[in-house]
Order: sequence, then C-alpha cells, then structure tokens
Amino acid sequence: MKVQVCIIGGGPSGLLLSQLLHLQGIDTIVLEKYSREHVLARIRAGVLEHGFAKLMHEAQCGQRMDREGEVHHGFNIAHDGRLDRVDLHKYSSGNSVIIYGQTEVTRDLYEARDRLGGKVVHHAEDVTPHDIASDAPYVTYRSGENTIRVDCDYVVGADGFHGVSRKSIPKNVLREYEKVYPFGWLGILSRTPPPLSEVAYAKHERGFALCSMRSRVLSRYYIQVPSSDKVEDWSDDAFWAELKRRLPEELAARLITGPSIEKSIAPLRSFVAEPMRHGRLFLAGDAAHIVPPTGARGLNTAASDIYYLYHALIDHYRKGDDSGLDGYSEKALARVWKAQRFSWWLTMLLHRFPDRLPYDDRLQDIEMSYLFASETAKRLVAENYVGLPF
Ligand code: FAS
Ligand code: PHB
Repeated sequence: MKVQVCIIGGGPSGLLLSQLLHLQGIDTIVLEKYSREHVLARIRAGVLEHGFAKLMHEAQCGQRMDREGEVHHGFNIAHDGRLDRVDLHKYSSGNSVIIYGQTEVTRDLYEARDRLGGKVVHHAEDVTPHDIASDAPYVTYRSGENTIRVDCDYVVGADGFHGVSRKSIPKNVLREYEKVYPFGWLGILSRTPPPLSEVAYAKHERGFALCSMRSRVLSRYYIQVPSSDKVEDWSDDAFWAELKRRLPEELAARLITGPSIEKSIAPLRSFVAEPMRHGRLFLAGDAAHIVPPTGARGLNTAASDIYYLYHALIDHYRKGDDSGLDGYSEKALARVWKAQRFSWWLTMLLHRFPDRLPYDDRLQDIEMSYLFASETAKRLVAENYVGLPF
C-alpha cells in the first residue's frame, strides 16, 4: 500500500497528527502495536495547555473536552504546613489550563478517526522503518502471518520512549541527553471527590505529593516513592495514610478516601533525543523527549511537536515549500528544552532528594519563599504552566 505519511504509534501524538492531516486531505496510516483497549487503559496526563486545547478544536474533536473538561485559573503548592496559590489567570495575562484526562483525549481522537474512516491498524507487530535516509522510505509490519509493506513519502515516529523509531536513527547521528531521578511517582485513581477545586502540589520532608482530579467525582493522587518500590508494596490504606502525612492538616482533613481503581508507579526521567529528524523520519512526542510529570508538560510538549510537523507537511504538500520540514527539529527542540527546564526546576523545588545536603534543603526553602514573595517569579511559573506560545 502507499500513503503520503506513515505514522508509527497510536497514542495521542500519532492520532492527533493523523486527524489534522486528514482534514487537510493528506493521506496517512497509523500503526499501533497494541489494541485500542490497551492504549485507552493507560492513566497518564491530566493537565492540558490552552495551546493543546486549540489544536484539539482544529482537529474537530474538542467538543467533549469543552463539555466535560474543567478550566482552572490557578494551582496550589502546599509547603511548611500552609497552602499557597499561583494565580495563572493573573500572572499569565488571562490564560488558564484545562483538566481533562489523556485517556479521554485519546478516546476522542480514536472516535474522530473512526468518523472520518481513518486508517488505524492495531496489533501491528514488528513495525520496522526502512530506507529512511532515501527518497523512498517504507515501513513493514506483521499482521498475523502476513508481512505488510507501506510505501510512503515520510515516516513519523510517534511510538513513545520505548518505540522502534528513535532506535532506527544511526548511533553516530543521534545524541541523547538524560537525567534519571532516584524516585518515582506512585499514583492512584479513585472514584472520590477531590478535596479542592484546583490541583495541589505538596513539598514535604517525607517527599512530594500531588492532589489532582479528572472530574468532581474522579480524583488522581500521587506520592513520591523510592525507585525500588513496587506497587504491591503499597496497600490503599498505606497510600492514603502517607498522603495525609504529607499534606497540611486542613487539606488532609478534607481528603475523602476510597478504593483505588488504578494504581501504578511512573519512573521519573528527563530525556531529549537530537535531532528529531533523520532523512524522511520525523520523531514526535515521547519518542524524542520525556519530562518528569511534575510540570505536566509531557503531553503538551508532544502537541507542540505535532503542531510544527502538521504545518510543515501542509507547506510541503500544498506549496512545495520544505522550509518547515527542514526547520522542524530545531524549532521543536527549542520548545522542548524550555519544557525540560521548567519540569526539572519544579521537580527540584518539590521533591526530596536522598543524596541532598543541608545546604540543598535551605536552597529549596529559599526558592519556595522567593516564589511566593516575587511577582516576577509567579509570572515566570504561570507563563510556563499555561504553556509557552507554539
Ligand atoms: P505514547 O507513549 O502515549 O504513545 C506511543 C504509542 O506508540 C503507544 O500507544 C505505544 O503502544 C505505541 N508503540 C510503541 N512502540 C511501538 C511499535 N514498535 N510499533 C507500533 N506502535 C508502538 N504527562 C503529563 O503531562 N502529566 C502526567 O501526569 C503524566 N503522567 C505520565 C505517566 C506515565 C506512566 C507516562 C509514561 C507518561 C506520563 N506523562 C504525563 C507523559 C505522557 O502524557 C506522554 O507525554 C504522552 O503519552 C506522549 O504521547 P505520545 O508521544 O503519543 O506517546
Ligand atoms: C494528573 O492529573 O495526572 C497530573 C496533574 C499535574 C501534574 C501531573 C499529573 O503535574
């Protein structure tokens, strides 16, 4: 078969690009390793930048997000027994974020692909890009006994951190920058009302914690745990007890607990692969970069990659103008590194590092008190949290 753009990976990045290109008459196929149910069972991001929301509208699948998502004009940080608020609306010239789960975003994108008859292949095994440095790349995959070949003009690697695409870039071309943190996030989802109307991060001597939500009846909580911890080490009761210890009394008293309907540990790492293009292969999203979820940048930075690539491909097919494709890697990486900086900074501010010095503790405290004493510092945090311009 022949398509214009072959997309590897049926997560939010791959589906969003496929939908946007389809609406512009550009033919794509999405090759996803797992079933749709498997992809939709993942509980990941929950905070969307306004730029992401705009892109979902452009992709004609923002209706349910508008209906069921929550617009938040601020978020909170609990520290030293108190709760301070960052007024996003005031400090980012009227911007805000949307609380709407990645699971719902991905479901909306799948349904939008269905409505347009988009080509999405599930259970695509052994997906392999070929001749990506030539003018005639192709991708093969196995479907049951059959090996299928997809000829295309361009291959997009939107297959996440553990995908095949980044690994197909020659070692002498690819540069990888990585920082692995000595802890993870143990997260639970519970069918309980959240204690606050906005997200609350917590810095505590026992470690980081986060109170987030998916709706008024579905809450998402995280606590920092050593990387060596296993989910089975943590009963629900142990989780709730530890979460309460890390929150100011008044907030802990408002917590409504219940059985977890999902429980998982996410490792924390900062990672960037450069360049994000090799020949006719373009990397997007987690396939090229990972941030610790502290700044809620992961999914949002994937969306900015898709925004740049989508416009570059339109310019190529509409106007024969390749300046967007030639500048994609540099442009995407410029925004990626800003998201890396913000995510690293917020992670340093809010987590307890096992190898820290007493000097580091004082610096963390000064950083926190300066944040809430300085208008400039709050403006800096707000403009990054709502999302820097594309
Ligand atoms: P994805 O990983 O979502 O999608 C890639 C797709 O490619 C997957 O469906 C995969 O099955 C498929 N694939 C992989 N290998 C393949 C192959 N060889 N062939 C075919 N298909 C293949 N971000 C936040 O902002 N807030 C959070 O709280 C947050 N929590 C997270 C928790 C976890 C555990 C993880 C891993 C990430 C989290 N993130 C969070 C970041 C997350 O939201 C990612 O940024 C987002 O999933 C990126 O989307 P994609 O680039 O589409 O990659
Ligand atoms: C979430 O709701 O899952 C969430 C919110 C904020 C973050 C990370 C995760 O920084």
